[in-house]
Amino acid sequence: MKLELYGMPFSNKYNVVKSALLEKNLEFDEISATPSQEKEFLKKSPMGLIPFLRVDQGNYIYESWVILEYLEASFQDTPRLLPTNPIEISICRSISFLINLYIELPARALLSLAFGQPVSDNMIQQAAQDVQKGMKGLQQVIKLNPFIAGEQFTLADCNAFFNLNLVSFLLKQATGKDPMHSIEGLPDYLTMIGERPVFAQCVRNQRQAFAQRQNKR
Ligand SMILES: N[C@@H](CCC(=O)N[C@@H](CS)C(=O)NCC(=O)O)C(=O)O
Repeated sequence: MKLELYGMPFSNKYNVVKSALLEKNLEFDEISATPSQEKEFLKKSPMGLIPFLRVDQGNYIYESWVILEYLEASFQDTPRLLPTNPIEISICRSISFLINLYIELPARALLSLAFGQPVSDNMIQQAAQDVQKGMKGLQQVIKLNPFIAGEQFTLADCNAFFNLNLVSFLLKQATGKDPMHSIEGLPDYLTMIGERPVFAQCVRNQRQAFAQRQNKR
């Protein structure tokens, strides 16, 4: 059965998974799904979030990083997107968890800015402070050599690109400052990844989907 990716093409987490599917040359269908607390939806994605992946009859995988590792473990004859050495794998995971938990998650408090809704000054201050702390942590572990976890392009790059781009957008909107500039070489790294054909395609689709959503409102 063909893989099915559920979610919304303007979501950063959806694009993390979509970019990995495309980089691995896997065939998949994109199925439009919006987050929901409906009983049937929660059977597929228990927190009611997107993205999730249907892998065969009745089996759904959720949580973007878990989906990435599932793809890597399941499709061994496609381009490898994780190193083989356990220490190097743990570096990919650690960088990704750090970005997801300590940079993207606090910035997410400002998400309504993306849809033209205001947020309070307190929320902006808190998010900016938390993101700054996360960026300081990231600086300790980031490689940019030239990829985020070292010499090899990995799942950690799929994860970093879309999550950091969202953070950059939200913090620039909120404060006028881009936290990506706090790490030397990080803006250039994001530009380099964005020039990969798969990422350029995902960003194009993401922008189209976002514009469509804005037109509907
Ligand atoms: N930890 C989850 C987060 C997924 C997530 O936050 N998805 C957003 C879209 S980007 C969502 O479904 N939001 C709906 C909501 O918060 O109710 C993952 O990495 O997959």
